[in-house]
Amino acid sequence: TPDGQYRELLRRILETGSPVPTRQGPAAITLMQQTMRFDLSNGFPLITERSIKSFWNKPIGELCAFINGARTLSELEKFGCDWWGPWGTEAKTAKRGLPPGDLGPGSYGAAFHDFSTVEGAEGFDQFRHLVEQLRELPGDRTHFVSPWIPQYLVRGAGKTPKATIAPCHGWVHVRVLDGRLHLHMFQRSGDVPIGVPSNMVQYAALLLMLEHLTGFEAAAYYHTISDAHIYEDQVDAVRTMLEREPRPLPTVRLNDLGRQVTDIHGFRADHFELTDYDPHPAIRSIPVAP
Ligand code: UFP
Repeated sequence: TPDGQYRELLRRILETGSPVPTRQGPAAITLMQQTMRFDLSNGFPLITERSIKSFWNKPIGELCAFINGARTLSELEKFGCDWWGPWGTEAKTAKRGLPPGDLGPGSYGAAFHDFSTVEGAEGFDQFRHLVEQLRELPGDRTHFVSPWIPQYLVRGAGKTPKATIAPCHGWVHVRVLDGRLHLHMFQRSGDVPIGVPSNMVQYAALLLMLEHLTGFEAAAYYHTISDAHIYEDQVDAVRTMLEREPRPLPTVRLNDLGRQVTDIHGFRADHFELTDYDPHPAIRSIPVAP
């Protein structure tokens, strides 16, 4: 059946959100604590309100890069992520005391793959341990990943954050219930027209990776956005999406290459295949906050 959760989220923000100033410039119409729930038997959460077919799997490549610890522009490019340039400029990195192209020890890649430890020992690989723990103790409620290393992210007078962007997404809680996998992703800050559709794809794909590696069937993907917003200059595009009727979600599966992967670090964007995607037309030129 068609899924209208994404458009209803856009509508709620537009109708009941509060416009607030942002450091990016344009005001953002903001609503707290919004959750979408996707039963995977009803399709994969790839939005249909506008087509994102031309780049649908790029966000998966980005998550694969982060899982593997990529934190520089050149490492990200190896996973097909060529859009991180603006965050790795010399102007941005120098301010943080980082070499050019380095997103820093507070970036996603560093947190996921080399999480700083109190003992100062070698960094902690969160996703390797997530998979090991899921296999060994599937009944636990402690299958959790965090992108947030606070000492590198604190801002204010006299403070120098050691990341060129503070993580927006990536707090992941996985649960096995009745032998089936549930994945809840918490997002601190979500640009719902532009950023969130990619974030939905990345973490729903993570659920498929975990299904493959653990043998537990994927049941549902939950996506909570704590600060859910629409920038004021995106409102026209949002109104266009709201005029479009809900459509069924497509199917995403691992392909033959993907099914040969035996380690969470081995997945790549081209290990996923998309079928039955029948979205409304793409909308060019939705503004992205700088
Ligand atoms: N943003 C997303 N998803 C992402 C990403 C960024 O929605 O994957 F990298 C948006 C959220 C917000 C901005 O509009 O980028 C980050 O700003 P801030 O750090 O002030 O929350």
